[in-house]
Amino acid sequence: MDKLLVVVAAAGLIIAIGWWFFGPKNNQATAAEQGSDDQAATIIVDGGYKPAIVALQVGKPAHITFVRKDPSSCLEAIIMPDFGISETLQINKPLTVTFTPKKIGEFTYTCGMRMFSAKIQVS
Ligand SMILES: [Cu+2]
Repeated sequence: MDKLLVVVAAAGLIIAIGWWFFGPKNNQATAAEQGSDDQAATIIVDGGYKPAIVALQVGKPAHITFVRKDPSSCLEAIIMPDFGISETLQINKPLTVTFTPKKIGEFTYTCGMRMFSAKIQVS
């Protein structure tokens, strides 16, 4: 009887681990606020980037404001290679970068050491 319990517990654990790695992720994109000739979004930097995916429209200047709450130096740099952006974020001092997405697709940006990443989705 005990053995059965162990087997059931182990199976449950394996399923839980599998779910953690392969289960549905929160990959819902958050749309930028659309103005008549530009668009804007705010990203909170706190143990990662929230929202993790921001959806932009192609060809329209985008103002992305980063608000860093996380004191870890890991998150002080923001690097968006596809948009030619590399900036340093101060804690609680919002920084707005402006660029125009020219291509449709998903573009990853990261912290300085590439330990955290998030995406800009352009359509
Ligand atoms: Cu980092």
